[in-house]
Amino acid sequence: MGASDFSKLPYIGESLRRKEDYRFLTGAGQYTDDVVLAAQSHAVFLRSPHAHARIARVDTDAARAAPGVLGVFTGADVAADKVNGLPCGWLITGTNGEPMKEPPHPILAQDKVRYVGDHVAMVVAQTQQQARDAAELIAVDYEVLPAVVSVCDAASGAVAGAALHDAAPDNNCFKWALGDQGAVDAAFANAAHVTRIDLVNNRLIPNAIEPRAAIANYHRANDEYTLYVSNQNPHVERLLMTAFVLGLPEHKVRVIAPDVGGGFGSKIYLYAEDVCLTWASKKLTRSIKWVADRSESFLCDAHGRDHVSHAEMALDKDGRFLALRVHTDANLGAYLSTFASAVPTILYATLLAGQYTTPLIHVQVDAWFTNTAPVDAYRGAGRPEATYLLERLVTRCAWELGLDQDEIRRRNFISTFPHQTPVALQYDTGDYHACMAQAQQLADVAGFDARKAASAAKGLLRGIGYSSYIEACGLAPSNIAGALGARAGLFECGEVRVHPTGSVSVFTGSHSHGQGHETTFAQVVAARLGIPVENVDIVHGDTGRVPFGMGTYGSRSISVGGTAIMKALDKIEAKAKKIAAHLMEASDADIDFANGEFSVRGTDRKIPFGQVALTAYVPHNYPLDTLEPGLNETAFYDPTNFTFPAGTYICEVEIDPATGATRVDRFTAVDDFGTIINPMIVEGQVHGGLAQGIGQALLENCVYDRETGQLLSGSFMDYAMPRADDFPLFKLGHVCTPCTHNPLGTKGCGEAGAIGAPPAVINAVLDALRPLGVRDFDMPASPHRVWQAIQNAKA
Ligand code: MCN
Repeated sequence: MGASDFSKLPYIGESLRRKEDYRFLTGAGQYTDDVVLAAQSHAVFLRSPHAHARIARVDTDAARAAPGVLGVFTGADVAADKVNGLPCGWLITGTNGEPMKEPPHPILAQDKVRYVGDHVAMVVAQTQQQARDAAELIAVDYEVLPAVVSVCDAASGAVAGAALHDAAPDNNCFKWALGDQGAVDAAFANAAHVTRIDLVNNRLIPNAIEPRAAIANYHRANDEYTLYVSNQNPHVERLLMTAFVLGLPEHKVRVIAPDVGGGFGSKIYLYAEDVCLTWASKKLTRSIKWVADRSESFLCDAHGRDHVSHAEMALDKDGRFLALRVHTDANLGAYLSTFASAVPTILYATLLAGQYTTPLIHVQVDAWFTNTAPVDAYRGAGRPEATYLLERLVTRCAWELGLDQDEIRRRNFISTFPHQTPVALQYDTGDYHACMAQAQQLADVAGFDARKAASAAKGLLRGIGYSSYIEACGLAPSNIAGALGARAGLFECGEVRVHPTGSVSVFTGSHSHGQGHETTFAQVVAARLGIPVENVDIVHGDTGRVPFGMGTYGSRSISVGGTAIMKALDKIEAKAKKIAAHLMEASDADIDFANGEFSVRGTDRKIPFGQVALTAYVPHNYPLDTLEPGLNETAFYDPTNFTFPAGTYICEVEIDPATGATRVDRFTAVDDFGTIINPMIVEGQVHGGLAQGIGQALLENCVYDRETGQLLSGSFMDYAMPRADDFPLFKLGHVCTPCTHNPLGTKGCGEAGAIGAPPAVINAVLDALRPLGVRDFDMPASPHRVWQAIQNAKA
């Protein structure tokens, strides 16, 4: 079935209410902390108070003797048991041909701590309070070392004595590049105009509603483990933990990610806590639970972004882009988190063509270790950084050439597809002009001048900002990614189990932690089989029930996970047609299947899907000599390309120059997600993404003390999360160019808002401040920073 036929089926494009909401809204969800096992004990981690220190001595005697304590574990115990460090899932090879530096990432610190919050010891006790009290009795002698915190300091080697790892004495992990530098330099030499920009992409802290949590249990009877964990990809967690860290056979470990209260990337990774609990559950023959408190989440969840970049665009006299040159320093934090190395490289540099025909691009990325929490993928992962850089630069090009923000974009938009960019990706479809036109109409751009005058009459500044983003979702295909350093496959698995009564259970390797898969995946299956959506149950998040899975990240689930299910449904349909042919005494080549009925072409003979299902399990009248009973099929799908959602966002801000207070007054987002399965869920995804993108632009900022490496924004009092009243009502629009290489025609929608919004907001802020002479501005646009920029311009 092709994408255009698929989009016409019932349920597709219907805003069905989310099946899962009943349990979430009535408090019946089952999150990891809701899992209570017999005789469970509680773990507390003693964490480093220093950003960088040598551990001279750890004395656990008093803690071991404290009431209720069952065990105290340190780096020495980990080393004695030969537990390996945490692996990194993507190998980057530098421009010098050398592999990236992969220093050990122990699950409990050995010899040294490298960021505030690094894991020093784990205390397990009967109660959480007892574990907390005992952790305070652990005496650690630290020899404090100089800390390097900012990526600029790491790159310049400004802090003497701050080498984090022996394997990387200059703190550099890799220097990597993409593109033809010679051709780019030549284009710059002949350009009519060059626009330059320096940018900081501020570090963010993910802040899912549910903090990370895990409970590990060891079953002595069969030497098996069960780990419940708040995680986005349980099979990947199991694979990494068994094969790389603990050296266990995979079948001995079951990983269950039950209801998960948001992840936004931060729960993709294998974390030290998960491994510590699993490992120690056998040593103590007890189930052990750990639930992060919010302070731990701030300190120890993988952070996002943190790039410092210089970019230059070469243009001809008409404002057409000739070449783009980028240099980025990326902060990796203290250790390589699971996919950290892919974020500032493969997921960033390849997106720098954006929606434009720029024929030549060269990007150099230098990645640095610093004494901060590890940095990894956070909603968008590399693509927000690329979009922010490009869309800020493009708007600046427009202003320098005296063009409007929309005009320079239109002049450079790609308009024929497929389009091969100079940075590896080939876009299959899109209509960037249509997105721009619809966004301008919805945003009432024509009325901007009048609104600006009305703001001015109140003593306020008003600005308008554009961003035309593109992203690449559903990382693919495995063989090319493997050649680029991926140490994992990028396929997805789906199993469709038709029950005798005709209801269906679907086992998917995707994981839903807020995205509504239980509804949208059921819509896909119900549409395809012509059965009521209530008859479809979606099962996910359990290595004991789902055959295999790569989980949810990179807005891949409907396009990759959904397609795996479609492939399994192809097999179901093919087998069911054989059964139907037998029942109707026809050739299976003459059987059609539509609207839940099998019919013999050219006749009025037909039977419903349910009758075929029953026959498969009660095979009395059945071709047993040629066909197995049962109706249960599994498929793996490895995509041939990414999907390329794209859109144009237009933001209008109003600024009070006396205080710097900045208000997003209007925000319009027009996206192309190909075929949309459930418009309401997609709108929710866009709203969430916009909240995160606007949050980054206006409010959120992770700040470490530059000398001591203490996290200064370590609570909601210091780290400004956006709230509903920070946003206007969003105006959303859609353009649909179906993806050409999956049968659903879908493109991912889960990250778009977080990718497209930040440059739209900051371009609007700069548009408002330009008349005052403000030329540069870095996120977030907090009142103080805006006010300061105005004062600096005045001075
Ligand atoms: N969908 C659709 N039609 C489309 C595209 C998607 O109906 N054309 C539906 C899908 O069926 C799915 C939802 O929209 O129900 C999101 O689909 P998709 O874009 O495939 O993204 P994923 O399901 O793979 O979700 C991952 C994405 C990412 S990468 C982050 S980060 C993120 C996000 O989703 N984290 C989230 N949204 C989140 N939402 C919540 N509530 N919590 C998170 O942690």
